[in-house]
Amino acid sequence: MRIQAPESSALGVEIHDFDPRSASEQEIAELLHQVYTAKIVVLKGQDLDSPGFIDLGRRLGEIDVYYEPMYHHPEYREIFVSSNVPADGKQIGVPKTGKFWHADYQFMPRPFGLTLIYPQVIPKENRGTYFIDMGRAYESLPQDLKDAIAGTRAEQSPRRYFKIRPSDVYRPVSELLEEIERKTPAVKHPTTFTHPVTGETVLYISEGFTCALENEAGERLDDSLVPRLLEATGQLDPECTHPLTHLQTYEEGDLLVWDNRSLIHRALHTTTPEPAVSHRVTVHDAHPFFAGTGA
Ligand code: 7UC
Ligand code: FE
Repeated sequence: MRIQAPESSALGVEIHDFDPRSASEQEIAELLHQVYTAKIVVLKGQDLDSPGFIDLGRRLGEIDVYYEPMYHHPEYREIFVSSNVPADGKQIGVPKTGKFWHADYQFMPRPFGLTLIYPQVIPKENRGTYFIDMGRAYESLPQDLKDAIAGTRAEQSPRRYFKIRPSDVYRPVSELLEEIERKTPAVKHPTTFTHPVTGETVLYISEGFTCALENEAGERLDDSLVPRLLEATGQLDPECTHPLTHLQTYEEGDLLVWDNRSLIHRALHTTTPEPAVSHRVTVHDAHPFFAGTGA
C-alpha cells in the first residue's frame, strides 16, 4: 500500500495499491492509524462486490446494521443504500440521505467510530460530501464558548430529520412522532469528549441532531448557546464555504473510510436528474466511542 498526503492542508490521505481481500493485519492497522490521524482515507482503485465491501468492514471492527430497514440493501442488510435509482420500478434504499450536518448515529446511545462509503454510481455534477473536523473546530472556538460548554452534555435526537417511510402514508403525524421518541429517545452525550486514539478534544454537536445543552446538574443552558456553536463551526453557512469546511468529491473506484468521532458531514446531492447510488457500512472499532465513558 502507498500513502499519499494531499498537497494542501486539506483533510485526508489517499491510499493506493491496497487490496482489502489480501491485506495483512499490519496493513489494516496502518489504514486505521491513517483514519484516526488524517480523518479521511480514500482507498483508490477499489473493485469490490457487496460481500467484499462487508468483509472490509469486518476487518475494521463490528458492523452496525442501520436501525431502519428501509435503508437496507435488499440482499445485504449490513449495507445502507443511498440511491435515487429504482430497480425494476422499485425504490432501493433512500434518496438524498444526510443532506444536513451530522455525525452518523450521534442520536444513538452507542455511536460507531468508523463510516465507510463506497459510491456505486457517481453523477458528473455536484456529488460529494462536505466535512468539518470538530477537533479543529473546537480548537478554533473563542475561550468564552469553550468555558461555557466545559462539563456540559448535549441532547441529540433524529426527530427533525427522520425520513417518512412509504408505510407512514396516511398515518397521523402525532403517531409517527411518538414512534420516533419511543424507538430513538433523545440521548445525552458529552458536548466535548477526548478522542480515545488521538487525545484531541472533539466538539460533538451538529445542526441536524443537537437540540439543547445542559449542565452537570441537568439544568438546561441558555438556548442561544447551540446556535452560537453551530455558527462558530461553520454549520449555519448555507453555501458551505466556511474555512473549516472541506468538500470531498468522488471518482470511480474511491472507497472512503472516515473518523466518525472527529468529523461531522453533510451530503452534497446532485441537482441534475442524474442517477446516484452510494453504499455505506458502519463499524464499531476497538476503542470506546468516548474515552473513559465506556460507551
Ligand atoms: O436519511 C438520512 O439522512 C439518515 C440519517 C437520518 N441518519 C444517518 C445516521 O447514520 O445517523
Ligand atoms: Fe451520514
